[in-house]
Amino acid sequence: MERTYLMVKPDGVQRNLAGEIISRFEKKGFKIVGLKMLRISREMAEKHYGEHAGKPFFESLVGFITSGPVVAFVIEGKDAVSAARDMMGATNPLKAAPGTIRGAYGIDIGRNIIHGSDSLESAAREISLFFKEEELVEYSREVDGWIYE
Ligand code: DAT
Ligand code: MG
Repeated sequence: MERTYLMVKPDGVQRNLAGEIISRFEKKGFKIVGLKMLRISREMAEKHYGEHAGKPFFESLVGFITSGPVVAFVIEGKDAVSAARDMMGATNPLKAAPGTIRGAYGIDIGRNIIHGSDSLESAAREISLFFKEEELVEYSREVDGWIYE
């Protein structure tokens, strides 16, 4: 089982989409093992998006992600990293398939509603950047027998 880091960005929170987005991952069958609302500091944003430092959109990306509260959560399940990326859709919402989160709710690339880790390595790094060990919860679910064969 994998864990991945997901985050409803400030536009998703402002547009009252946080519940809808979390709900998609719940309904899919993934287990939520961490969940909180926070306001990202500039330092955290620069760390989180470190791979994009120096790119032309970096400053506006950091400005945007720190512009309002986000809802951060961690899901656990089979192939969680790539499955969550597929559920999010392409980075540019106009190019994202209609059934995906970005495809369903977004238009501009700089307002694409959700973040999700792009690899197991980024997932581990991002989870530890945003969550303390004691904020992640381990529990079993009866329903897992109806989700996994
Ligand atoms: P993703 O969020 O799909 O992992 P990414 O890691 O390449 O995409 O970029 C991080 C965020 O930066 C992305 O969600 C939106 C913004 N972004 C990426 N490419 C951009 C571009 N060409 N112009 C403006 N914003 C961009
Ligand atoms: Mg990325």
